[in-house]
Amino acid sequence: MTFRISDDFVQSHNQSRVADLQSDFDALGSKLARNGVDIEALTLRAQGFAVATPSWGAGTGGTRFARFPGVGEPRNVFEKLDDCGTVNQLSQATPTVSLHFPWDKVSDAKELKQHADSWKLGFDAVNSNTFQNQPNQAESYKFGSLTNQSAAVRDLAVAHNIECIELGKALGSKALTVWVGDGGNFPGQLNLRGALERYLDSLKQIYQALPDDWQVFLEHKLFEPAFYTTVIADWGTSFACAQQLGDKAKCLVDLGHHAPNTNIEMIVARLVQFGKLAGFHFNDSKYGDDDLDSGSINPFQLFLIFNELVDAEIREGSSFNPAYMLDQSHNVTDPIESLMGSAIEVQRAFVQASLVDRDQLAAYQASNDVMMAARTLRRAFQTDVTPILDMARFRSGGAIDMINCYRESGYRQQKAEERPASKNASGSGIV
Ligand code: PSV
Ligand code: MN
Repeated sequence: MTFRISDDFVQSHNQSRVADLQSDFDALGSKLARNGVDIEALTLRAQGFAVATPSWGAGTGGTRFARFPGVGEPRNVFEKLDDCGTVNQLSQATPTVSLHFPWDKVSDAKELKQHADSWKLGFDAVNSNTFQNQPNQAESYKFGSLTNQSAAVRDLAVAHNIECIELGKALGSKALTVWVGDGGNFPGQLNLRGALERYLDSLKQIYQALPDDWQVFLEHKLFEPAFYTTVIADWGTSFACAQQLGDKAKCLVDLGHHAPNTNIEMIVARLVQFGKLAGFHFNDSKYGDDDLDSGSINPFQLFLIFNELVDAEIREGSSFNPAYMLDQSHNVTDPIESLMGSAIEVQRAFVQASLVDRDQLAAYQASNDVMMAARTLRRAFQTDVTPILDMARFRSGGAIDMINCYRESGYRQQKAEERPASKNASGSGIV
């Protein structure tokens, strides 16, 4: 039996903190009540919030220069689930995991499902990987996968995606996320239109293999690994492809996959308006696809994205249900701490956006009162909703002070003993 933090430990850790939390919660409750906001309703809403953890984020990511693994890193998907289960146990905000194949491929899906059940974890979208060759692979993805000039390579990449759907079906996933690194490094390398035509041909075959209740999420990315042109570089191309493919195809927004200063909340609004928003890979960035912890660089942008999402929820009702997933690379922090912290920062943006007085905002917009409209948004963003987040976690059985609880539990030290470094460790992506 491997070490798990006991729920008793979490509750005893909470004991010394709950009185302070209650008084901060009451103070915020009175303040919000003056503006007609019910803190209890907001806390329930926070408790219902969920974002998936990426299995590949449980290990140290690294860059193309080096990887500096920490101690006790997970060596296989079962151990990754243990870490993701721990993240959910303490944060109570990450009840599902997004798997990546073949990194997470197992021969016995039932065994994996049972392991996930023991943590009360479900599975979100599964991800395919045609950006790396697998050992002994018959064909190479060096010059592209789904868009390769060679039909044999494209067939291999299509077959892998279909296999991902099969693996996902056995685990209870309902979506496949497809990101390809295909593109060119030099002008002239690719016929730009031809590459996209081949992409669509390949995607049509994958689309055909989707079960009725599945979706395919098309993930775009501006550049990298192709440095001159990427086949699915932007949301416009992603949107056009999703339109061509059909209702089950939608566009996934990874926050790190845009040019600097791109107005991502506007992309979100557009995709929502046209029914093509699949969901998110949350992370933060300063320069490129940095894959930093969510909310660590630009929390206002995250809030503005959630402002659009809350608006969409009001307009569209319960049918509006985008997939929320983290996609980060933890290079210098303990991945469990980063994942817990990020989940709560995304939840924070959700709660802050829920605080926006939408009637007031609409009235200021209608009367062109720009200053007051902007202040209405900022007032919600500037409200410190920490007591709501902490209380939501506490009431759901999580830890009020997640990171200290985790550190004091000795989880990582236990794992360092249980998990001596292995040469066969399965991938934690360089993302
Ligand atoms: C690519 O940069 C990406 O964002 C895709 O989602 C991949 O599946 C993931 O990172 C892991 O490499
Ligand atoms: Mn991503």
